[in-house]
Amino acid sequence: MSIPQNSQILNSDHYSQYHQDGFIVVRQLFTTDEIHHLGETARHDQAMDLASSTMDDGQGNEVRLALWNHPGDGIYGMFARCRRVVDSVEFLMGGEVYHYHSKMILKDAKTGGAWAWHQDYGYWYQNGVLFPDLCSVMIAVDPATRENGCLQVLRGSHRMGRINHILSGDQAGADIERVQEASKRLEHLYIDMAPGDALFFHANLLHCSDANHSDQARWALICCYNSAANDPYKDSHHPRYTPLAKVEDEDVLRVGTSGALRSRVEFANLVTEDKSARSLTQE
Ligand SMILES: O=C(O)CCC(=O)C(=O)O
Repeated sequence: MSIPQNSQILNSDHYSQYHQDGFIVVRQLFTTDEIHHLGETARHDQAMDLASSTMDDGQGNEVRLALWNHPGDGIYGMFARCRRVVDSVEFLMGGEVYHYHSKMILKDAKTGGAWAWHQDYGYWYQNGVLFPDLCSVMIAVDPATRENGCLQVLRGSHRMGRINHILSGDQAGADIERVQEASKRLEHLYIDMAPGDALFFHANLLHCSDANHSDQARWALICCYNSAANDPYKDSHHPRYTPLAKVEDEDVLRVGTSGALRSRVEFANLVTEDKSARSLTQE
């Protein structure tokens, strides 16, 4: 595949690195002001708090997140729809994408649970998505460090293809034998992030995170995109192809400061009847 023209943010080095490693980190994709508005909105968002789902991570801590399928007109939507993010994802994926869902990972101080090693496509595969042509953008709301359970990745693991995912307790994780063997050959990295940094990662990249034993929360917004050409062949709890209306980068701050429009999404109910079969990481 030939490397597309540079996007506003990314260049051909980013493109090559993403396809080689399965991820790139873009420092300060969002300004301190923009992230401040996002964090303030989320922390005061009672609907988000009420809609959040909590599951046992099997180690006595709670994995908590809130998820929504359509980005909306509020500040969450501005982050998910702005050109800085969407044009960059389209540049990395070589074509049009649509919003698959967004989620806020509410990794609270002391109680925030661990996420088992997994690939996002390990779960999205079940949703009628034929190719692993999806990309997630993790935007740090709080500083993410090794102490408060930052994301960990196995560099280049997206090239292994999809690994079986096995249910263990409330969470399903990638087949641990393969993860252990992969970690002998691939670099295991802790992705430290400052608020406003963004991690773009491939749907088959193996990733996990430790519990947060520190007294610093580690919240992060993760916006997930599917390639328009990869429209799922069946309905699931995430949308099929739905054109994404991009907004200008300035809209993030404009909506962030406007108060009234700030939240505005319909949260999904993750606690389904077949909770044990779906598990949190199947979102
Ligand atoms: O934020 C984290 O610690 C992990 C989130 C994650 O792996 C996911 O949403 O797939």
